[in-house]
Amino acid sequence: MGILNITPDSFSDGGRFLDPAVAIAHAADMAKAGADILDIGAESTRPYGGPVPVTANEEKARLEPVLPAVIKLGVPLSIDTIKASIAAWALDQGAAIVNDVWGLQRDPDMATLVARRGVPVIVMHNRESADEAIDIIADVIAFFSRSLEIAARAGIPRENIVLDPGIGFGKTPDQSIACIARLGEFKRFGLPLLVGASRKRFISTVTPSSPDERIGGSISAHLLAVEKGAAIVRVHDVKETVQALRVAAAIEAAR
Ligand code: HH2
Repeated sequence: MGILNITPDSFSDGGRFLDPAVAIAHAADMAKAGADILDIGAESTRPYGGPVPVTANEEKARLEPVLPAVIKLGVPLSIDTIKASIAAWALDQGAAIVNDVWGLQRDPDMATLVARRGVPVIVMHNRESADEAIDIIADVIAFFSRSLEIAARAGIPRENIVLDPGIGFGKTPDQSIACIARLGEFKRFGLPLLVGASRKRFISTVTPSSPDERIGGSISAHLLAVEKGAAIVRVHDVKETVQALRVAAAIEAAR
């Protein structure tokens, strides 16, 4: 899954793709580099700065000049939003997946929308703030259980749900690392798992680095995530990640 942030303030690439032509060209590059899904977002979740909320109008105004052109690339598009109204608009335009970083637990209309449209949804774990004293794996499992109850009540079929532990969201760096190390524990739900470790801060606690110096760390995290059962990885650096995953798969196949 390739990341397309049309935001002035995303933590690693804020402002780079605000120009619609540049954003569309970047999406085309990621498709060519082998992305199977593109994930478009117009409100930064800013896992490390505290979100600067945008109104639905502003979010839609950022998406409007870009999203229809990205749909035309023919790669399934997921819409990264916590607002049901924005998700509905993006699905109307042809988006195929909803990516909710509050796991159906923020906007009360999100679960009904996803159920009605019959689309897949990414349910991501989140917390208002990190607490180093908690057992993060138990917290993620309890959160997924709540989200799955909400989904079931709304009528979302289980096979349309992907679970994501939300690397960097309401977690200390050590807790983010634990979520990847113990990814297998989230397999108990029998659902596909997504991991988004791209350029995130926990990498710099292991090897001090600015976001765009974290490509090696991101690839390492995603390779291990796939080995531990991730079906999807959400990345900024599609070309490098596809190469790493294909080489790993070739080595595995030759065992
Ligand atoms: N991470 C970010 C945003 N959306 N969605 C899912 N499902 N999983 C993630 O780990 C995830 C996500 C944060 O990364 P980024 O998009 O680069 O930054 P920002 O939210 O600041 O735009």
